[in-house]
Amino acid sequence: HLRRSGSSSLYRRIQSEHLSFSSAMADLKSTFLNVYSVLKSDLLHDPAFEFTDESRLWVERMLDYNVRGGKLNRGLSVVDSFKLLKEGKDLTEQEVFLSCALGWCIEWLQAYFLVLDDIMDNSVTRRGQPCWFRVPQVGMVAINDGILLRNHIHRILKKHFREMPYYVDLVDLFNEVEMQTACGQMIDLITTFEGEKDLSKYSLSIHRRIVQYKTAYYSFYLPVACALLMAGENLENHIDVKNVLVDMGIYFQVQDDYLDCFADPETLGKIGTDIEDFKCSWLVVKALERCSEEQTKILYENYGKPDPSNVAKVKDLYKELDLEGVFMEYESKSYEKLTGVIEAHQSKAIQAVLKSFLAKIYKRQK
Ligand code: DMA
Ligand code: MG
Ligand code: MG
Ligand code: MG
Repeated sequence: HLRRSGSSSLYRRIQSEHLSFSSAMADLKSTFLNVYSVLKSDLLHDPAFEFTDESRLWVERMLDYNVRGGKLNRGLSVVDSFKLLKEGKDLTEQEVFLSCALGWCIEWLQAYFLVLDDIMDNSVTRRGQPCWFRVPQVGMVAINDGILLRNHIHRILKKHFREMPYYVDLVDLFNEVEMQTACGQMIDLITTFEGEKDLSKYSLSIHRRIVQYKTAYYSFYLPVACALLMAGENLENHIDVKNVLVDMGIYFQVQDDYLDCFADPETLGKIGTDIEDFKCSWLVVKALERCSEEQTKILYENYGKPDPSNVAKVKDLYKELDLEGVFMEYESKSYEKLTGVIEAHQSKAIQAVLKSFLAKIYKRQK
């Protein structure tokens, strides 16, 4: 009887801790969303521009459509990481607000890149709705909206961080990472037409270079770097952290390439276009490694064409080559490797930051 009551009280405790954990998560998300409303309202009343009702409505609709609708992983992880770096000490109200605001700056950066990426990749849907440029009346105004989103980041930083000792480092960090991402996008795009659609130039090392720059820095390094700056750290002392995060970002983009072809668009929120766009995707690189002569011919004849029948042939070939299995193998290998590197890090707090990142993306379906 004693043992039973003992274990049931333990059970109750675990259950209540679990509940308070998930309600803390829900809390964090709602706090995060409240900060979005504050930032949006700042921008809609920015004295740098004399808004009319019409222009204010346009910006509001554009922000709600492009900034708010994602998984918010990158943004929320600034707050998570900062908490872990404080090692259990409660955050002040100001720290909560500022870490959320920095998280939103990353979401703004992401929205800016995605609005333009969808135009360049000729995509159809994003986050379960038409890409912004496909919305009637938007069209190529989306290009300027992208530029506006980019400018908002620096308005937010200036308004809320100007007085902070790390302000200059923050501005520099955002500029640096934006530059890297834009260069990644450039090589992603130019490799698709350099030398007129020639698959023989695609390799794992070219793929790595593309995804390191276009994805890893802004999606993985940037959130942690923001948290480190808020915690008063000098980023030059954390090159090892950057290296792990870049590797994690590469793994993340391999997942993105895999999901582009194999995920259900309904779940993913976007319809893949990599095959049509002749992208140097991880899948095509792996296919080239494994193709027989005959299969190589099929790939060359069908890759990079807009016709659904060509796309279907490429997908059939991927299945024949068991790229699903190859990916699953890659996924578990990457997980083991990253875990090993993380566990070798001298700081437990940083280990916790990195592990929470990895846990969020391992075996993701969207
Ligand atoms: C996205 O690469 C990179 C940036 C910087 C937006 P992608 O085109 O594979 O992304 P998605 O699959 O989301 O369009
Ligand atoms: Mg794209
Ligand atoms: Mg792209
Ligand atoms: Mg993609």
